[in-house]
Amino acid sequence: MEYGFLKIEQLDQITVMKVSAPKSLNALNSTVLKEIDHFVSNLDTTQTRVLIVTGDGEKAFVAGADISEMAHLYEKEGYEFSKIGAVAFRKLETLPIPVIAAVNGFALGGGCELAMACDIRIASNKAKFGQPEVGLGITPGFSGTYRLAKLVGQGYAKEMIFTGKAIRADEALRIGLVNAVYEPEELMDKAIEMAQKMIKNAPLAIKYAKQCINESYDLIAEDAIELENTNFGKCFATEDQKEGMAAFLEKREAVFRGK
Ligand code: CO8
Repeated sequence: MEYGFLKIEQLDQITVMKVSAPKSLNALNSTVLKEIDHFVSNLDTTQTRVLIVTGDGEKAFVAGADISEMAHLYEKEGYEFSKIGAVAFRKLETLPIPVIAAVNGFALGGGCELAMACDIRIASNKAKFGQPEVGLGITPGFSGTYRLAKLVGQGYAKEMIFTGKAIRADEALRIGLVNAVYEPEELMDKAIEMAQKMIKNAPLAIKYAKQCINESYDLIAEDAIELENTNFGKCFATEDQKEGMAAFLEKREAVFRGK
């Protein structure tokens, strides 16, 4: 499908999804959100081993949900708009492959929420993160209250959300919202380098590990540990486990096939 607001690039087994709405600093209107949903729903994760999410241009990752579209909504439409983004972002979060956000500029409101639905965030030193919604008279609506508190703790999440302040990349690094900060021109290369390291490993093992990490937060300890035991066991039903261990014992590099 041709997208109006997404640019998709394929680099071998890495797919790059670039949000591209230049007139509004890549703001998320309902069409952009539906395109993200469609793209994620149809991504062939047997061919794509890592997805990188970024924003088009040098200034913004995504400057939030589209304020001009939201300005005229009432309660029911507000709920529905929130739901469109939340559903799309949840699909992104639960993809069976790693998703890296390469945050190249403003990641505000829905933009910060998009980055947080990715597994890992790396940022340019020009990036700024924030949840400024209360200054517009609304709450975060694409699961920001849930994911920000999960990532940085309730205290800092509440400070960011209640004050609406934007933080720089170095502060985002300090609080654990991003894993690393780079010069803007290095950012994509660093994202690709990280993706390539992941691609060398067994895809099913990554998928099972991701599921454990994602789901364990919402489970009691016994269930989280049981899920890990189950997924660990499942690995032994894969060819990749046989190959990975044989390669180690034969002192050669493993060739994983995702089977
Ligand atoms: N929505 C619509 N248009 C936007 C947005 C946005 N979020 N952000 C920027 N734009 C537009 C501007 O209106 C401007 O358009 P124009 O050229 O036609 O005037 C253009 O992009 C360039 O922006 P600026 O001139 O403002 O650029 P600056 O460099 O001066 O400032 C900022 C950059 C600081 C990023 C500034 O644009 C800004 O503050 N933007 C809004 C940030 C924001 O508040 N984001 C949160 C939005 S709310 C949200 O995301 C809620 C998510 C959950 C929704 C739940 C649904 C119910």
